[in-house]
Amino acid sequence: MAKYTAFNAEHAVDYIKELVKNELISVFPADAALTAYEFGDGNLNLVFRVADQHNNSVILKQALPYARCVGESWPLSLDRARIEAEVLINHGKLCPEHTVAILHHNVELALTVLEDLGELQILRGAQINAEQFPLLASHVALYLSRTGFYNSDFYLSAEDKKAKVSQFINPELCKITEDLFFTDPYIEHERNNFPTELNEHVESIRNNDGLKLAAAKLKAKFLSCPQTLLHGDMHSGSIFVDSKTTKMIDPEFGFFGPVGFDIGSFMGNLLLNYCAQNARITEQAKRRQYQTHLLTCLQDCYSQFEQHWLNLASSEATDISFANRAFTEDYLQHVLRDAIGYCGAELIRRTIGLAHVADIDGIEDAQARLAVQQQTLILGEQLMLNATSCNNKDEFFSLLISLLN
Ligand code: SR1
Ligand code: MG
Repeated sequence: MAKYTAFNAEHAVDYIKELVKNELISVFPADAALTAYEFGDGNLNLVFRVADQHNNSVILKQALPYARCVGESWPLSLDRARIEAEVLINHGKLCPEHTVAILHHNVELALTVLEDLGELQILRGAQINAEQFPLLASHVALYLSRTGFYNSDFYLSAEDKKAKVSQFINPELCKITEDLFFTDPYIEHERNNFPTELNEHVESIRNNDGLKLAAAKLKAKFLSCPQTLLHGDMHSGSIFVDSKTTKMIDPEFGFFGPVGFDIGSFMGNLLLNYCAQNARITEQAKRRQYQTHLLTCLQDCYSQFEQHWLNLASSEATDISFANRAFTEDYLQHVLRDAIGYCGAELIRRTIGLAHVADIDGIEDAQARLAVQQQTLILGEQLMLNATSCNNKDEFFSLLISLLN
């Protein structure tokens, strides 16, 4: 059993060589001359690309025993690497088209070898450049509905569901979300990060009892509503894309939680980019066209997600109580309201909390950036405050359009 050590590029090459020698991965020929470099720019892990002289390559991802973006003062369990690998296996069986393939996992070393998606782009970078992906909405809808439905009580027996809930207990990473999404932005906390020009707005958020109540209810549901196996971190940096392909990566925050959380996070990231484009695309017609594309993507994704779930419930539900249209519609109404609330919370925490998005932070003009930050805060507040009044997706889309105009 290998003792944990944090890898450098040489370790990564040696490790993959051993896998090749023992025929545990088939990407490389026996005579592969391997090289590696580390390029992780995420918040938590080491990420190496290991390649040979023929351009074959894999990704080796290793968890560090602390949060990389903060340092050793924020220790984190290595078990997140196991969780990530097991979510990838679970989701990969249910939706292989849109889940990065896992080639190997080592529990002791907290490392995973993954297919290299280097020919694709990370969605966040592409959307910062206003690139459009016509299949993104339908791919995300398919991924979230299939992985969501087949891990829910609609499909799993109560016994299997409980076993899976226990397999994916992920307290440390959940705690990060509980704190960063639902707690920090509503209190004074050293982790928060915003310019002094936002002081007044932040103060109004901290004094808004209705908003704090909405945040508390969303947090309570996140803590105690194990509806399905979530990806857990569905932001635009967790999605690889090109014009034909969409692949989800990085589900280390996976756990059994409320169905609305993943789709709400995804929609929140589309809206963060939407607002950022007010400062990024100067030509009005071009900006409007791109923002319309983003809004259509959000609407299509939610509509298709809902339709897939309705179809799956009518054809695949295993529990007689749930194979019922009225129940499914009621369930999905609650999912929608949760998703709107989580979407709003994502907008707020990415603006004033610890972890920001490059869509906004990369805006060079400080005044323009501030205007975007004000907009994301107002949008987030209004979505959180009005989430439970939306009875169906059309009411949600009307609300959204009224808030964006
Ligand atoms: C300390 S981790 C900060 C953020 O990065 C992850 O991707 C999650 O979104 C988390 O909230
Ligand atoms: Mg990540």
